[in-house]
Amino acid sequence: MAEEKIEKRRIMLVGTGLVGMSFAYSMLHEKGIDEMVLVDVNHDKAMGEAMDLQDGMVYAETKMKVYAGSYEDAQYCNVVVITAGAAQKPGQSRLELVKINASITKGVCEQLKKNGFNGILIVANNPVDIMTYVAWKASGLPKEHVIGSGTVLDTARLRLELGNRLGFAESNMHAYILGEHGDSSFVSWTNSYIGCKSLLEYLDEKHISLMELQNIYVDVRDKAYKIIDLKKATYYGIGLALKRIVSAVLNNERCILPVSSYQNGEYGKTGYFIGTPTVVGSDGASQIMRLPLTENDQDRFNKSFDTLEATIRDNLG
Ligand code: 6V0
Repeated sequence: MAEEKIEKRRIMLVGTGLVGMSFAYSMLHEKGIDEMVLVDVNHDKAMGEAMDLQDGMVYAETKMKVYAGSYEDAQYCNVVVITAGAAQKPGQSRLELVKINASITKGVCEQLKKNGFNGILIVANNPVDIMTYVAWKASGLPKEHVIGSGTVLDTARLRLELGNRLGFAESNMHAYILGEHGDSSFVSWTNSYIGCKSLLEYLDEKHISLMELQNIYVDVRDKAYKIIDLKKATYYGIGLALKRIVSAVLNNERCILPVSSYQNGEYGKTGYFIGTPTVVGSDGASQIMRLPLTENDQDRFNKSFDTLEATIRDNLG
């Protein structure tokens, strides 16, 4: 990133709906950001949201300028987060949103490109792995500079559930949901740890059945459907997951997050984006961590990747 941009840190949010505003609200507690620009096809909505957030600034832990802007502001931004688009309705899968959201994502990214955006682009609209690919193509940015929220939210759900059921702090549950942010995701249990102890060894010692892990995975995978049935949308969890990714970029944390990153063959596949443990810092998604997968898990990864590839081929040509 250019030095003058680092001196004044600006972020842009495109899409001031439930997910976008949960993210924007959580950013009021993030130190070191000078400006947050809100953009929405409904400019009045962006203006109203900006005014509402400004009121909270008096009591927030940090100071930043929040305003409704336009794509022209993108040239001065370090990070743009896209949460624009249609959300799942009860019973609808994420993949069913592909056509409508691809057209929105493409339009947004063409505007970013036209206005000289040259920072890190973070994509959250669904189906997020495919939208990340669409955003990469339309934005003209290097592939490392385009990051999907991937399975960062799913992984948070997994760590929480594992911690609760096994009786440990979720911060000590080192396990990732991998693959599509959606129904074909999976957990590599052989690469899962409690602190630095193998999760499978622990279960063996405690005589806990492996079926318990499958139950945990199914509960985690279906949690979004349950929340949508109950309250029509999910947004607080993803809002904070997006804050986690943006902080990693702005603070050059180089932390490992299961974002949707461009595959260069680390898991045997190339050409598209999918959730894999990735180093995230100011240079974007700089390195994918290769985990040794069992044959079964490799099959699951291949199926998940192939599902995304086929959805892109069938719907987006
Ligand atoms: P929402 O509350 O309907 O908000 C969408 C916003 O996008 C609205 O304010 C629209 O006006 C705006 N918008 C629509 N088209 C455009 C456009 N062309 N340009 C600019 N703004 C536009 O939806 P919600 O916030 O609930 O969901 C947003 C997206 O996030 C959906 O695709 C969800 O499926 C997705 N989610 C992703 C998650 C993840 O883990 N990645 C989790 C939850 C939801």
